[in-house]
Formats: sequence, structure tokens, C-alpha cells
Amino acid sequence: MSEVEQSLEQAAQLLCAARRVVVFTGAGISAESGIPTFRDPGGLWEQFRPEELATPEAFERNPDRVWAWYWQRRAVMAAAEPNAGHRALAQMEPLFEEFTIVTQNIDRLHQRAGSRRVLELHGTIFEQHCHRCGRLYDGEELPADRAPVCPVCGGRVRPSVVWFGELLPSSVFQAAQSAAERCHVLLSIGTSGEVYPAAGIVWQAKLHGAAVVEINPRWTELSGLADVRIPAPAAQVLPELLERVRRCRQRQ
Ligand code: BJW
Ligand code: ZN
Repeated sequence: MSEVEQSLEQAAQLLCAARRVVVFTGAGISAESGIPTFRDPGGLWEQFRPEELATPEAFERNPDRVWAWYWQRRAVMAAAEPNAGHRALAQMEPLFEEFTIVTQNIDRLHQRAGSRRVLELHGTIFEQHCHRCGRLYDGEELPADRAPVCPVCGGRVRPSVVWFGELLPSSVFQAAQSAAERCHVLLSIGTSGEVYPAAGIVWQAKLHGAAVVEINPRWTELSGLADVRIPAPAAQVLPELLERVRRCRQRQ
């Protein structure tokens, strides 16, 4: 058996015995749908400076530039399709008493693949609100190249994503923390684990006794915490993991 097959089997055994599962995902799970990651070679933070595009100060300094960058990424995400990894996770959900996806992604691909319980820690690129008064704005009629002005307060409309230095939506973060504390297995997929407080979810699960399984071709900040590491691309191995869990459940 290869290293990947061996770790897949170990992960399947852990999942087969689990009733409550949290799946913590990052940009890597959408890489095979054609959406660039942030910190890989050739990733977004190699081409762009996060402090010029992904902070509230950047938006206040140059709202049109930040808006246009996000609008262009929104078009890429809208045109992308969920991949075999997203779909396998959606099919895993009914096999467990509780199955919560806690995602850092803003692309909505888990929901489009059919996952029902998805907590978006960093918001979504498909919603917008006024940076000043918080009023929500519908996406379809908005311009591509300039941040619209809010007719209520004169502030600028922004994407509803979480930038550096901003708080995560508190009810979503609390729900993620409590799912992490209760779960038997936490699957960490396609994340470098470098951004906090999101990555703290994995520590929290581990401290409360969960087994941690990591799916990532590269070593990450969270690899040391993992009980099982599957060093492979997510869309390649998740369908196989699903099959192995199904088979194990049938034998029970
Ligand atoms: C594959 C694959 C395949 C490839 N299959 N795998 C503690 C210490 C130091 C700093 C901090 C700290 N706590 C907080 C901070 C500050 C900061 C932070 O964490 N900074 C660090 C970077 C140092 N955190 C914040 O600012 C957060 N807010 C906060 O702390 O509020 C409290 C506060 C408020 C006010 C004042 C003070 C405190 C908010 C963080 C928001 C992050 N936002 C972004 C942008 C979102 C919108 C957008 O998309 O533009 O979120 S940054 C970016 O990183 C994005 C992601 O969700 C996030 C995580 O990245 P992810 O998903 O892990 O992607 P990558 O690229 O890093 O990794 C991809 C992985 O996939 C790699 O490992 C590949 O190997 C793998 N991969 N192909 C499987 N096929
Ligand atoms: Zn407003």
C-alpha cells in the first residue's frame, strides 16, 4: 500500500467510528476548481500586497481599486464549478449525526456542491454591504469598476468578506468553536493554517479530544497537530475517502 492509501485507510477508520465531524477548509480545496490560493507559489499574495487590497484601511484609501479587484475575483468564482472534493464532502454529510463545514473560503462552492451546514468564517464575495452604515446591497446591478455610494449615508459599498484586522462574524465563529469542541474528528483540508483566529478551530478540536486529519500536498502550520496526514490534492483523495467510509459503515 502507498503512503497515501495507508493514511486514507486510517482516516476512513477514524471517520467510520465518529458521530460528529468538523471539516475545516481553505483555498486549497477550491484550487482544482481553478480558483487561486493565497500563499502557494504563484498565489494571490505573490502578485498583490494584502495590505493594499485586503484591509479596511486599503478600502478607505482607495475604494475603487479594492472594489474592482474583488469584482473581478467574484466573476472568476461565479464561473467556477465545485470539484470532486466539494462533492464528496456534500455526500459525506448524511453519514454523520453532525457534519459541519467551517470554511475560510468566500466562493460558496461548498453550498453549490450541496453541503447544507456551512459556516463561512470570512464571509462571502457574493454579498455586499455599506462600509459605514452596514446596509446590505444586492449584487446583480452593481458596477464592476467603482465602489457604489450608499444612498442612505454616503459611505461606500464593499464586499462582505473579512479583511485583516477585522472581527469575524461573532455568531458564526461561536458556532464553529462549539462544533469544534464537540467533534470526534476534525478534517483540515487545503489550508496553510496561518490565519487566526480561524486556524484556532483546529487547536480547539484537538484540545477537546478530536482526532485531526489533514489533507494537503504540503506541510503546514497545522501538520504537527495531525494524527493522520494525507499528502495529496483534495479532489483526488476525497472521493476515495468517501468510498472507504461507506464501505466501513456497511460492514458495521
Ligand atoms: C491544496 C491543494 C489541493 C493547494 N488540495 N490542498 C495571531 C498571531 C499573529 C497575527 C494574528 C493573530 N491573530 C490574529 C492575527 C492577525 C491576522 C492574521 O492571522 N495574520 C496572520 C496572516 C499573521 N488575523 C486577522 O486580522 C483576522 N481578524 C482578527 O484577528 O480580528 C481581531 C482583531 C481585530 C482588530 C484588531 C486586532 C485584532 C482576520 C483575518 C481575515 C483573513 N482574510 C483573508 C481574505 C478574505 C477575503 C479575500 O479572499 O480576499 O482570508 S486573508 C486569506 O487567508 C483569506 C483566507 O481565508 C485566509 C486563509 O488562507 P488559506 O485558505 O489557508 O489559503 P492559503 O493560500 O494560505 O493556503 C492554501 C493551502 O492549500 C496550502 O497549504 C496549499 O498547500 C494547499 N493546497 N492546492 C489540498 N489541490
Ligand atoms: Zn451606508
